[in-house]
Amino acid sequence: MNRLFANGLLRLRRRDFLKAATIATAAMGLPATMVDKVAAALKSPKRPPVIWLHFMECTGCTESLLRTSHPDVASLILDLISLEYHETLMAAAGPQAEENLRRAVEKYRGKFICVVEGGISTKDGGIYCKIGGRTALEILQEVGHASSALVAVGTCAAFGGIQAAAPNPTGAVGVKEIIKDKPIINVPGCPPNGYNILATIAYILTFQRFPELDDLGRPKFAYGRRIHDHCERRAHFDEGRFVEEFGDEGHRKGYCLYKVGCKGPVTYANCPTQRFCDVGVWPVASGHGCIGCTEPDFWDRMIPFYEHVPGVEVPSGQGIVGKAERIGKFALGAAAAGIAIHAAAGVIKKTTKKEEGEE
Ligand code: FSX
Ligand code: SF4
Ligand code: F3S
Repeated sequence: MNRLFANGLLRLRRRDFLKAATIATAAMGLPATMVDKVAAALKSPKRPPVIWLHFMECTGCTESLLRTSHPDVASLILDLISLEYHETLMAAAGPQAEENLRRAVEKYRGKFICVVEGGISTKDGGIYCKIGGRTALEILQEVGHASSALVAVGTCAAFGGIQAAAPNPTGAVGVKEIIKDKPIINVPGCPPNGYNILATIAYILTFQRFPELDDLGRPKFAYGRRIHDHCERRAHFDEGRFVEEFGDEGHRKGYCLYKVGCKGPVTYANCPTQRFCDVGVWPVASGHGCIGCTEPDFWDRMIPFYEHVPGVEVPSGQGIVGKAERIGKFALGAAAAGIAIHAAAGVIKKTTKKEEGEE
């Protein structure tokens, strides 16, 4: 019984449920023949208890999940699990909420999934994030260690996120830096795609194990390929057709956004195929480059957001495939080091322009 969301409040219509099961199956990279197996697992009355914690973040992960519809991904996820504690959604507040958390941990010790949103402050004993008088660090250590597994939802919980950006005044880190002895899946993105959260939970319920993860703990089915490898503007990149500045003719024609800062060549995620907001949109489709939000430290490593990844040879229409593949051999670390140098150069350039009285 889902005690927080009783009375079928969030029940999906059957048609939407099947659509969501189909989408989740596709998102997991499974063939359509698996839809029935996934749907059967999702319909199981045995729902795993989940304790959902919020720490340092903007709550955009939960908010973006709640804003989806047709089918309502949030409703489906909440139907799949038995949500025992969630600060944004629950009615309880104050001491009652704290008591609910304590009871849920005791009742389901060793059996519940702990979902975490937000980074965790570690500096000065973690005093920069406190909930009900306890630090996030203390709460995660207690709840995380009592769980059977953890899902770090969003780039903040996975890698520290925006509050971990240099100079990281609160010592913010992701879950993996705190909990070392439990299985942890990272589902990054700022915010992450709701369907990737759904597919991750659906995978665990269907197969009773974690999906294959990359070396950053992300499900390979969602983060196994670069944005650049399945971007709808890739043909323009290969042919050397670029947006030179926002609003120009190339921008109106939907050319490649590489020169105006797209970090698709060094970012791993399924945004071009999974897309957001039920209307098939994602950053590049709406005319803005990818800023690499699924990667660790992207606030530091992907800047300046509106300048191109340095060190990449730009195709001009000849020898295209070879040049494009060269981008694929860039390690993010190497590219990021280049970006850092580029960032400094960008600041110098802007300062010089200012001194010269230019805009
Ligand atoms: Fe972080 Fe999520 Fe970005 Fe915001 O919960 S991943 S700041 S969208 O809210 O944690
Ligand atoms: Fe798409 Fe960006 Fe790659 Fe261009 S650079 S093809 S816009 S991912
Ligand atoms: Fe993030 Fe880039 Fe996708 S900015 S949402 S990883 S297109």
